[in-house]
Amino acid sequence: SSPHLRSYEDRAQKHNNPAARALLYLMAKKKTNLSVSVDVTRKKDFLAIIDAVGPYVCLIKTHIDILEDYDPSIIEDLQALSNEHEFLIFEDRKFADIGNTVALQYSSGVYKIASWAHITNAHAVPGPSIIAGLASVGLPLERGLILLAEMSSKGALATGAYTEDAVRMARARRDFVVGFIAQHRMETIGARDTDSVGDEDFLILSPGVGLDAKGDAMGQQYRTPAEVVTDCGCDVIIVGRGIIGTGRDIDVGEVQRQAQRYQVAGWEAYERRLSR
Ligand code: BMP
Repeated sequence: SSPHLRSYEDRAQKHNNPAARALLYLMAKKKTNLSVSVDVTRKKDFLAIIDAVGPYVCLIKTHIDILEDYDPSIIEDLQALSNEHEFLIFEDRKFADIGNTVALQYSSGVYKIASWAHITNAHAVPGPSIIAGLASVGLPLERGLILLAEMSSKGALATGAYTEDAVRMARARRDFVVGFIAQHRMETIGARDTDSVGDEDFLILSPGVGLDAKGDAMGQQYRTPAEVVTDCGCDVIIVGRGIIGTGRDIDVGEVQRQAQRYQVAGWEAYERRLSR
């Protein structure tokens, strides 16, 4: 049956990618399908938010390049929090170049993403070579890759045939590609042209989740955890401003309350989906 009708626990036991297995295992253990997107520019806020939301999340999503006071010690602090609170780390890097270039961007430079991010993501636009390039670095480190099959923003071009081709690319590399950034499940896509669909288990990670706002002034579009998880069968809800707020000053107590609220909403939506 489609992965979204099975429990996270059952899926954890059967998944063959170590990063996906660890994520599904943590989701079941901590009863959370929440990923918080920590989109802040100061190290102090970044670490305070992660410490506050850590107990409620399975995955922390980073944009490491927006930190203004980045230094390598941030990664050590992030890893310590990841061990303490038990969450995985997803660097939302959205690689989009030829294989040779992305292998260098993933392994090297200032951030050395592959050395600390359990999961990262890539656009499908360069074709299969982008997966080959990233896999050459990530597979030996037991990492997982997410492909962007759809986007949450208004007017996104990743639709129709593009989305279908992204799914085909992922199916050809199920050792490394563990899921999609998408708004729906992808199993029904192109199901006729492969017989591997039956046992495939792609995680659907969905950004554009909010309980209060419907969107922002720059084309973001929000759906509720119930719409995303119960109705559309997605596995992980990614929440940024719904939890961390939109102001410059961070209220850590409020951030923690919101994280708990989204954890509960996401988990209830998952339990409802399984009981349907
Ligand atoms: P927010 O919940 O504050 O709108 O943040 C959403 C996060 O998810 C941002 O970090 C953004 O880069 C990311 N994202 C998105 O919003 N839509 C997509 O389709 C893909 C994303 O990675």
